[in-house]
Amino acid sequence: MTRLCEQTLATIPADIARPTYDRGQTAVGIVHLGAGAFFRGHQAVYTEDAVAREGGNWGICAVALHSRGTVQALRDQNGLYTLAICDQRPVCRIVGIIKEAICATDEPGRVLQRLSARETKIVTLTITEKGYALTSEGRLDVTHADIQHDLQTPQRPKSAIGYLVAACRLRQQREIPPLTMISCDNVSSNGDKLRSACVGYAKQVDADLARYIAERVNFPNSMVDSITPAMDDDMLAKITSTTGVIDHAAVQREEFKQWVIEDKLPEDVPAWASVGVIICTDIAAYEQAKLTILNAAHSSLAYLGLLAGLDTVEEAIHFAPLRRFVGDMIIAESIPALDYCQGLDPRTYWSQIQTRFENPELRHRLAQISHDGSQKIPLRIFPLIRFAAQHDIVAVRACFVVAAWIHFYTVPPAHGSKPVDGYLDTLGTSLPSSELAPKAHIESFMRATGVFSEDIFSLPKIRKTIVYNVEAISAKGILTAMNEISLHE
Ligand code: CS2
Repeated sequence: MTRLCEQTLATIPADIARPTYDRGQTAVGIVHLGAGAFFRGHQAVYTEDAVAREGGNWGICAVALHSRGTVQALRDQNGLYTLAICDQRPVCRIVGIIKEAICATDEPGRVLQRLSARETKIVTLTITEKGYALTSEGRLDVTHADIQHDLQTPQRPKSAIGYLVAACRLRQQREIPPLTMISCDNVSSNGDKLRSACVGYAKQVDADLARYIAERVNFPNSMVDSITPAMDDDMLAKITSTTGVIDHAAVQREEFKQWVIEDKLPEDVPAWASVGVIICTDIAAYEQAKLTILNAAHSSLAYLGLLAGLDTVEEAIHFAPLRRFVGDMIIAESIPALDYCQGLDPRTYWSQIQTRFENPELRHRLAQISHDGSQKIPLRIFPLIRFAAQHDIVAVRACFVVAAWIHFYTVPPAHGSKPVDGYLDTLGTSLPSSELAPKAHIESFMRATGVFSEDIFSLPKIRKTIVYNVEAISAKGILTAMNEISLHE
């Protein structure tokens, strides 16, 4: 069977949507760092729809910082890929807005050239939580190995921050207008944090460059949402039988999608607002609700579900004890912690999310969500604990989720998914050995991760609750420990 590419596009059944604008005439105006599935299913699609509607040179140069696989696949397919939208009636479309793909490890100079080109006006990023190299207090971790490397070798950066600052320096030197950089990661105040990381890095290099970035570069905050399970063989086979061509860069996602961008955009941007992107002055309400309701529920289902032997989000949300536990946590601990809701009814929002989790067409593995818990738990679960602590209450369910994550990482289930945590794995031997007495082990593990910010870790009640629950999970198993949790409130 043939591969999806410009030449085979005409062989694909006519009812499958494809680019309706002139790809050949659409030049690159956006560089995206992090060419993963989420970007291909979300920001790329919004941009393609905007170009299809109102035109503009907003082709995308997709940059993978490390991995070659997707870049090669996109190159082999002339940038084309299939998006499978999995809802009641799954549909495929071919997306063509990616005009160029680069693996930064192989061609760092080419990435810097693109980032510093006059035609490039916007950089979008999905580099995951850990890509920002932040400390638990939210500042740039200048001791981070990649950051140290980039400070020493600025022409061959490894980190996104290294690339962005190097590009800013080139643009400043060549007097090319500054970029707009839009972080699209599930990080609270992601634009502010990206700005602080870039300015923090530039300060190590040159005070004038740091001032230029702080004053001239635009970092809108943004919130992104669309559930995007990793591709699997079943879905790939369905896509191939629908399109009649092989696609090594295909992605799947649910139909729902949302993108909210802080209203700090220059005039010359894709016609995003005309295709459903919400552009508003204050996005904090959207972002907080997304992180502490949707993402908090996801992470809770992931650790509790995996420890209970479950595989997918759909299975976990249909499993009554888990559904009850997570629902109680959202109602009693997440929703009260929301600062304000800007027209959003949090209970309705939660009930819509449950329906999205129940989507039978999406095979969203809990293992995928469990990755990099050390980066996700502080953003998704700690705000619940922090809010309750301010009212002298212990958010017991949130603490239980933290305990489940610690248990999952330190005593992985004998069968099934093993923990993947890039950051914790680098700590390796500096994490305490599990031969210490359990209580001491758990406490020193918490301390050694550097993940627990002082405002949480210094409160004995919270520490005790987490430790108590890790021990309970070890001794009684996840379900008994979870059922007994209400007795200790
Ligand atoms: C998930 C998110 O993998 C995860 O951690 O919680 O990727 C989630 O699916 C998206 O944020 C939904 O927009």
